[in-house]
Amino acid sequence: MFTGASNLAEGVDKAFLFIFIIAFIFIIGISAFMIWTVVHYSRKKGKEAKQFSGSTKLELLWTGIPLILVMLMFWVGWKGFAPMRKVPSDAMVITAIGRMWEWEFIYSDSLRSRELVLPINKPVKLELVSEDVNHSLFIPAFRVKEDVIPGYDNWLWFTPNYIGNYEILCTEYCGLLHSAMVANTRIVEQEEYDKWFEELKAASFVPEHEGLKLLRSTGCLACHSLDGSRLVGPSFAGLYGSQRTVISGGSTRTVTADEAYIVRSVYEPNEEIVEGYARNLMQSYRELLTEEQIGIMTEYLRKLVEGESDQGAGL
Ligand code: HEC
Ligand SMILES: [Cu+2]
Repeated sequence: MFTGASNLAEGVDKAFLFIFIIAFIFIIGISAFMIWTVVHYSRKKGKEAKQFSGSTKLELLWTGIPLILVMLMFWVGWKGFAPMRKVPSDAMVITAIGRMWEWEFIYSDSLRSRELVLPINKPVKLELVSEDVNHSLFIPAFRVKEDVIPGYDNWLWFTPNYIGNYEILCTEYCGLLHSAMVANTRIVEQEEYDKWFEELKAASFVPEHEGLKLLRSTGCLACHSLDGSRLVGPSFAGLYGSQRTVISGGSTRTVTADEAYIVRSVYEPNEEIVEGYARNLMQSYRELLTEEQIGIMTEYLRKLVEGESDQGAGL
């Protein structure tokens, strides 16, 4: 009957079902009573309307019954909620980062993954960090949901108890691609988890270009692909050194995508708009990135074009 995939699901489902049943009884009861009064008290010939004022018995009833019902709802809800705030001391701690518009899971300093892979029956605590705006991490199958707020240390925990793949969503509107801010959580047996973790370690020893790391950690790759496909913005593939047609101050002109152009694009993204794209989608990174950092990114974009980089987007 309760089909959630974590230890916390039953408490949530019970509270939901309890409130649902009470609401259902009330909607049927109130509708039936309403129909009955309409028929029973409809205007008839020779009937005089009577005046009433006050009925202590009725008032006690309609105060007492709802009071008892909402206190019961509170109690059932509290029983489901209290365990959510008590993390077992042996819980595995993973940092979940939300940024426009992707999730990233940090297992330890250098071990990062786009997929949340977890061993079955092991409690896990997710520490929630936002790098930009408000997000909210929601895993419906586990019945867990918590806001991800910049500068605020939110967290949630659960013990997954069924093998499988479950969707992770963002449930706080966070801009254009909010609805695409999804990730996968994969619950596996302990041995499979250990194997995956070793692979993650091995992969992270392949040195990654600093520029690629920066592009990834600043969130540029949510809007710019590395493989030529069109996302919100133009792809970075083949960008460096190419001729760009841009619209600037109402006139169209052609510019070369050199270092200076890339710095301008990052600091003043709405001054020169690439033909075929909308303005005001990309915001200025003047406060967030130094020219030196953009230089490192540009270095990577140059390698991308010159084919020196065989490192794709990786994990
Ligand atoms: C919200 C989506 C979004 C994000 C995030 C974003 N951009 Fe953009 N970017 C765009 C769009 C849309 C355009 C095209 C319109 C324009 O020129 O402003 C663009 C244009 C550019 C251009 C010019 C590209 C060309 O083909 O000529 C560069 C370079 C660029 N962005 C770099 C970056 C870098 C570096 C970052 C991360 C620091 C970044 N962008 C983050 C949406 C984004
Ligand atoms: Cu979001």
